[in-house]
Amino acid sequence: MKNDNIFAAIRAAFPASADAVAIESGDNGATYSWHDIDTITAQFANLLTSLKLPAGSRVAVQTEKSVEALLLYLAVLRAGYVYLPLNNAYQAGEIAYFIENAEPAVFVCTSKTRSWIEPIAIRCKVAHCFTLDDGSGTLLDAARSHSTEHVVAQKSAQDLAAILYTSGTTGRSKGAMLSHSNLLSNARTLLDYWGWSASDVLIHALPIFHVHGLFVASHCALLAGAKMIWFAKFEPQAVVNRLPDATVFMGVPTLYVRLLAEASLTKAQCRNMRLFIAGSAPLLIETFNAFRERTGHTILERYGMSETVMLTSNPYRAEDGERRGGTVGFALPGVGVRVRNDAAAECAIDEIGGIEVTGPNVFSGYWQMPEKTKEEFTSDGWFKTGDVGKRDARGYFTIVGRSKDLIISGGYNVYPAEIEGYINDLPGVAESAVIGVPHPDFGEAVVAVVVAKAGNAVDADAMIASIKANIANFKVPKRLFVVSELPRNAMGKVQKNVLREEHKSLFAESSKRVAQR
Ligand code: MLC
Ligand code: AMP
Repeated sequence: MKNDNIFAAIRAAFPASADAVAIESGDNGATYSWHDIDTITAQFANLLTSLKLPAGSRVAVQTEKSVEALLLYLAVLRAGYVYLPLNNAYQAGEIAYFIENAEPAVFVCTSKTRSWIEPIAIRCKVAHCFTLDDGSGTLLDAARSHSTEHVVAQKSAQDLAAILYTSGTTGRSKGAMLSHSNLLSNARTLLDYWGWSASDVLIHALPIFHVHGLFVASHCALLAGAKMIWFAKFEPQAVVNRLPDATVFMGVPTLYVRLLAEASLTKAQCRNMRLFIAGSAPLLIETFNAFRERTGHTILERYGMSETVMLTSNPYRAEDGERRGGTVGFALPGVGVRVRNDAAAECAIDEIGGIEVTGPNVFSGYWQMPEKTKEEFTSDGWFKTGDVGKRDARGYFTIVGRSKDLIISGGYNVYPAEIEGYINDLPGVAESAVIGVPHPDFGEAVVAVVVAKAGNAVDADAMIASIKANIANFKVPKRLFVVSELPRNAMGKVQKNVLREEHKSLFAESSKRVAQR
């Protein structure tokens, strides 16, 4: 019987030489063969199976990045459960929300975070809590006694493989439900479109709790039978040092900005590279040009989302066209992408409208939020991305903005309404507006503008410290201004565009410093 479990496809793609290195740690040189991937995921999967979890159970994971953490992801697929990755910057309030919403049966944290996560997990009736650190932890201890043989769980194409929480357009985070076939169909498309082969070597320096690092990067390498050089954290100099041993690199634009700040990034250093891919946030044309000038490589920019995995890509092969900076390329083979205006009519060439998508890659809906799911799909079943853009006569898409109030900082999404909620709850605050302004390193930086209640004095630094104690660090405003009132239009709506204009040069000085480096 055909098994649509994506792990079955990954396992089938393992090279015949099982002892070849599949993953090498860029941090300490430790190596993992294809055989190791098979046996360690089998042990993890057997451990999960022994817990006798109900079908479809979620396994929530908030750990540091490590090879074992990737193997845990693969093992959850292998055992047929649903993987739920969480950004390791999330703090207690954020974690409590995800646990309450997703009701995982298993939570894997680190030995450092266990003291505060376990009480939340127990309160929320999570049946099993384990720790996983780099090469140690209760999960590894428990898995060691299990067999290294495991039959990959039978799954159908539509069965859930993962839930990725994303802010979306309104309200609190929503869990985008991705099936085995959403993930596999997209990975197979990318494998072909980007010309992957077993002789590739990927430098993997992205976090593995988002689409980019977890699915796009890892799936391509694994399904190609290609080796990965695995970095727990992105350190630009360490990456530059390993470029001669690699052929492919993937990063959010901030990673490219930081690579360019390294004088050691040269054409010679990139001599064996065949492809640099960027995505998750807009790649500035200045970065695109500077990278080409310095390395001789034209970055391939692509566009995707948690709900859809990858949607569009600039071409890899010259015969498919040139890679055009400032665009996100063509709709991927098999993916329908259209642009529609406010009258729900398809836009003309170069006319700006809302980007909508359909295809085997598009998620089935938000976890236990049928109403929200309905709102995000058109009556004819296309998913509304919330991105605003256009298509040119040759079929290249360009993203020009977002209809959703969202800030993308260093590739992480920050939802202003969530931050405003925290700020408005602080003592003495009447109201606030959170905006994104240009930032030379992060692309956009989070900035807050706050109005105090009459008769109250509020302190910007104290407020920032208080926010920092409660939410993930990347969401914390880099600057906070206290003002007497917020600009409003005739309807009384806060004019965030006015605030963005007012603060657009806030980080221009640091921009000059980056340029001078
Ligand atoms: C870290 N900091 C950030 C930040 N990352 N601030 C704003 N935005 C960010 N993205 C801040 C921390 O709050 C901290 O501040 C300080 O920087 C140091 O933290 P760090 O963790 O040591 O930072 P660093 O390692 O330098 O991380 C920067 C980064 C990281 C760019 C390497 O943000 C990153 O890995 N980004 C990639 C995100 C990603 O993979 N996105 C894919 C989404 S998938 P303080 O004040 O506390 O010291 C998707 C779909 C698609 O969008 O199409 O791919
Ligand atoms: P996420 O919800 O984290 O998956 O983020 C998805 C969002 O990232 C998309 O809706 C876009 O707004 C943005 N995004 C992804 N890739 C690109 C890109 N190449 N250029 C501009 N924005 C992008």
